[in-house]
Amino acid sequence: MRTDTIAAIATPPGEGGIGIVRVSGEQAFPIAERLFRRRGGSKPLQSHRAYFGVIVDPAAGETLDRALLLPFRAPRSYTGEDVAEFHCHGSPYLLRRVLELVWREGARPAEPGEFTLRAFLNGKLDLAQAEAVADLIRARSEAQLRSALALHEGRLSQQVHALGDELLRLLATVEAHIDFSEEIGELDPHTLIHDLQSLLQRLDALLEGAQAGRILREGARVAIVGRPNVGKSSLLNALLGEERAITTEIPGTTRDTLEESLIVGGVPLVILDTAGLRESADVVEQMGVERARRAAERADLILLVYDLTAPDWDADRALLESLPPHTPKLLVGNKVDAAPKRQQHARSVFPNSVFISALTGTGLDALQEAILTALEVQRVGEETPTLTHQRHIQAVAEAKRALEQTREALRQGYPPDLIAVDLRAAWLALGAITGETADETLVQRIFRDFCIGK
Ligand SMILES: Nc1nc2c(ncn2[C@@H]2O[C@H](COP(=O)(O)OP(=O)(O)O)[C@@H](O)[C@H]2O)c(=O)[nH]1
Ligand SMILES: [Mg+2]
Repeated sequence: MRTDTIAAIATPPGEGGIGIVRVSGEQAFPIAERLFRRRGGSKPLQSHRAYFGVIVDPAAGETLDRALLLPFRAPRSYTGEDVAEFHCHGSPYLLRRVLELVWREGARPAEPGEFTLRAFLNGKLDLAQAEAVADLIRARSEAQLRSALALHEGRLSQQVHALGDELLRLLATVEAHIDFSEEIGELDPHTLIHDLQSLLQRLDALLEGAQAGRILREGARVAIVGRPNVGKSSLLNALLGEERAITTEIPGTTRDTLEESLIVGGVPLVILDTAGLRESADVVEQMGVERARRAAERADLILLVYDLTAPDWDADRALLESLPPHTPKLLVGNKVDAAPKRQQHARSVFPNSVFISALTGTGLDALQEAILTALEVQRVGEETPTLTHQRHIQAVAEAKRALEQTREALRQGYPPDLIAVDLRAAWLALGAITGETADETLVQRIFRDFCIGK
């Protein structure tokens, strides 16, 4: 366990009403005593109080700022160590000066996420809750905020703990049969299989909302594809409510994939406008087409746009068939303003079409609704899914695989030591979520994504 003292500016760069320098570690209080002059300064600092005073450079005898000092005594602090927070005026220059003073007095620069890492190492929060801290900071929508809070409050962790306890109980039973099979008789596979079934059901219930959960957190990637000139770029602009992509009547204008974020019904979307999909002799356009295909492959949802004023049903059908088969798709008949009568025929070719005009805005609300439905996130308001991180989803899926293997091994009548191996694998997989069974590399990778000062 590291006990050196770390310090960083905890507020974002730039001018602000206040700026905070955070110090954590054994030297936090002594450093604060040396740098902060307050009334009644001969009495020791009390935890969880706000002191008003001045920050001074003791070497130069110079006053830097009138500020607040908030001391938090271990273990009742964010990191679980002694923490001192200097709440200064929000000048980047001033904060830098204060930070350098703190360093000079014996702290060292904190690494990204190091305050939260220490909180994790001191048992103030588990790994999933630490990840939720980063989610909270990055939340840009109601749904993201709500799922980050639920994760931070430990909703997933509690379920993982309950499942882990149950797994350990089963493991103990199985292991008893390895060591004392003579005393306690043969392992009864039926009870064990029964217990496994109920565990598997609980894992399935978690996985059910996982896709929607991941999309809520990361944002859904929605690729707009279609032949040239059908109005893909116009649709992007219409969804954004501004001119972001260049639109022209000349086919092949969009040659690269354009990415724009927006929030629809509380759900963050990343919309990708792509080059028109067609055979082209132009090398640059060919590259654009290639990128469009790749964008479609990585998308959570594909909007296939076709042109009601200039239909080419065979080409559009062929295009539809060339798209990744397992990705959900929406068929969008555009330019309904210029060819309203074609809707009927279009419906006979592509029955589930949404008809819009990217020019006038007709049908855009219905399209947004259809997008949320296709992504299966339309019920965001009611309940937030528990699994929102790809890492957690993978861990649960891995635990599920291991339990299915355990069940199979039991059915085959394998000996208890082999059963125990599979059960243990499931427990290890689940424990990585909360960090109980996470190795150092994983922990490091997670905290590397944090910002400095958090
Ligand atoms: N009448 C009409 N014209 C449209 C509509 N959407 C796009 N256009 C026109 O169709 C042409 C091609 O649009 P663009 O967005 O560049 O198509 P892209 O090649 O698929 O990106 C432009 O001249 C647009 O003004 C629409 O809803 N109605
Ligand atoms: Mg375009």
